[in-house]
Formats: sequence, structure tokens, C-alpha cells
Amino acid sequence: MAKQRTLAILKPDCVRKELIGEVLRQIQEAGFVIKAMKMTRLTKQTAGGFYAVHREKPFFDELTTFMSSGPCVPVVLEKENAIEDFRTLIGATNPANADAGTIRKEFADSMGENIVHGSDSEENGNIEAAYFFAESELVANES
Ligand code: FUP
Repeated sequence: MAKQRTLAILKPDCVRKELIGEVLRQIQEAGFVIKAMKMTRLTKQTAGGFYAVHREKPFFDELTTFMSSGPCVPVVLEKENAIEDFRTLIGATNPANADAGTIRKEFADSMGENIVHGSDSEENGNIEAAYFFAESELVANES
């Protein structure tokens, strides 16, 4: 199977809990290769742009407030079947429903503060990667 890319974000709760290293270790142990990474801070507006698909949802204000509440770490990851395998690794959106052994089950407090984001399709992965990284930063890491 061809290699795929996914855009992960270690969310502000992951950074606050000092879990960047632990979560990246689990991601790398699962076979994902880090192709690009940075620490940044979203504003309420840029968080809203990232989650534009949820603009009309009742949780949108809470979501964008949380995502702009502190620094986060967007990461471009590469692996065969990366989209599906990464979502399996992190578990269900609501940690209460996440399988044992998943990152959200182990570390997340709630549906709103769930430690990590993963793209839901290859197309969205490319769009999301472009939200955080310039083309030159992505191309520089091509193998
Ligand atoms: P996921 O693809 O697992 O990140 O989940 P969604 O795209 O469905 O949701 C994006 C983010 O919105 C979640 F990470 C948390 C938040 N959310 C809520 O706070 N409440 C909900 O009912 C659904 C999502």
C-alpha cells in the first residue's frame, strides 16, 4: 500500500500536561515518521478557520476557545495507511468511548479536550497540513 500523510495536532491540553514527548513516542513507536513539526498558538479566528466545517455546531465556541487557549504542536506524519491507522491509534473522539490502549483513552479528560487531532481523509490531511506548513517545509522533508 502507498504511503499516506496525516496532519496531527498535539492540542493545548497535551502541551499543558507535558505529554508532548510521551505522545510523540507512542506515535513513532506505532511506525509513523515525522515529516514536519512546529509549536504554534492558534488564535480564536485561526482555530475557527481550521474547524470551519463545525462552524454551525453548538460546541464551536468552546472548541475554538480551547484550541486557542495555549500552544499546540501540529505534526505531519507519514506511514502506509496513515489516516486510518492514526485514528485507530488515538481512539474515538469521546475518550469515554475510546478503546483501551488508545492515546485518548489513556490521556484525554473529555470530548472537548481530547489531547490530539488526526485528519479524517487524505484530502483533508493535505488541506490541514497546508494550514500550518508552507509548501517548502513539506517538500523539504520528502524522502
Ligand atoms: P475528530 O475527527 O475525532 O477530531 O472529531 P470531530 O471532527 O467530530 O470533532 C472535532 C473536535 O470538536 C473534537 F476533537 C472535539 C470537538 N467536539 C466537541 O467538543 N463536541 C462534539 O460533540 C463533537 C466534537
